[in-house]
Formats: sequence, structure tokens, C-alpha cells
Amino acid sequence: MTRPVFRPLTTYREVSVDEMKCQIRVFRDDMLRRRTVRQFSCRPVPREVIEDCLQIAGSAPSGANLQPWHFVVISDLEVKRQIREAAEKEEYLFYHERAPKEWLEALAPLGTDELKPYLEAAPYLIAVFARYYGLTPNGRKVKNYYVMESVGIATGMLISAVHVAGLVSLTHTPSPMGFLNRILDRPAQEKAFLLLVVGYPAEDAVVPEISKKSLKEIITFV
Ligand code: IYR
Repeated sequence: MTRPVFRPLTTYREVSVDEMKCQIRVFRDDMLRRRTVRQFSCRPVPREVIEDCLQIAGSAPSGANLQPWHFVVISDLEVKRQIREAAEKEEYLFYHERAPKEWLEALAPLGTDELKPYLEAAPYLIAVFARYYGLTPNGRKVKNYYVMESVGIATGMLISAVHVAGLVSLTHTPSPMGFLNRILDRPAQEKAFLLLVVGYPAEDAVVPEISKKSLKEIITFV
């Protein structure tokens, strides 16, 4: 059994209660401006900004710290075209055959359909893969734990980072997403979690008039 090695916590920085209140209000108000956007500009974004966002995502807590994720950053036009084509094929079936009426009704306020031009327009698509097991150098399988929870947390941190960077994103989940393994050549132990579309919003971007639940609706203090 590996023995744990401990060292002093030197990265924690305490702030005064006044600073705490102020800092979190500033962050809250900034985060509350975040909107999911579906119209993207083709304006380029520096790759290092995407790398910084992914370093933040990769710092997320995970089951047994096994970091069961892999991010494929797509900027190549031909790969984006292939992804759009495959996603639109699945989405056509979703909207016209697979989705029950109830699901389509739930989606109606968002105004989504099977057309996904942003998959080609946006400068970056980040395919987030969940890894169900890792492989040691000699090919032995190592099971990962709490994979969905870990990848969900990392993706949330990624979405926040993209927002703080001054960009917008869209969490896109074409279903099924198996085509991403094929196009991006990812191994069988990885399953696509979602596709995050990242970039600047189009100048004429619009967002649906929808709202978030109130604090009262989402919190119970005991
Ligand atoms: N994957 C489809 C449908 C869709 C499903 C949910 I749940 C959404 O919140 C949004 C869309 C699409 O991307 O259009």
C-alpha cells in the first residue's frame, strides 16, 4: 500500500470577512452575467487562453485524484466540419424521431433545432471525455471512481473559466456522441461527456428570455 505524504497547506489565503463579502459579490455578479450562447463569431481566440482555462478545469477535485478526463481541443476546420456533419445527423433524428413530445416541449423555450452552424463557426470546440479506466505503462487497467461527478465538476470549472476569460460557451450534447471517439480517435475507455463550444459571441447574438430559479427555490437551510 502506498503511504500518504503530507505537507503544510501553504496555498490557502485567508481574507477578512469584509473582503470575503466583497469578493464573492463581485464574482457572483460577474457569474450571473454568464449566458449560454448559440451564435458564435469566427474571431480567433489565443490558444494560451484555452490552455489556461483547461489548466483550471484540470485542477478540479476528482475521485481518488485520478483525474478521469481528457480534453480534445479542436480548431482544425476540416475536423470541425466532420463533427458538425455527424452531430447534425444525430440531432436530425433526435428532433424528428427520437425525442418524446415531452422532451421537445421542455426544450421549446430555448428555440433549439438540429442545425448546428456554431460547430464550424466557433474558433474552438472542446470535446470533454470521461475516462472509465486508466492504463499503466504495462497495460494494466486501473479503475477510475466517481467519473461522472469528477468530469461534471471539471466541466463546470471550465465553463466558469471561459466566462471569466471574457468568452462565451455552449454545452452541446449531441446524442449519442460515439462519433466523437471515431473522429477524434479516442480509445474505448473514454466516453464523450459533452462538447463545449467556445469563442466570442456573434455581434447579433441573441439569447432566449429564460430565468434561473430564485435562491429560495434552490436552497434549504437547516
Ligand atoms: N442535444 C440537442 C437537444 C438539447 C437537449 C437539451 I436537455 C438541451 O438543454 C438543449 C438541447 C441539441 O443540442 O439541440
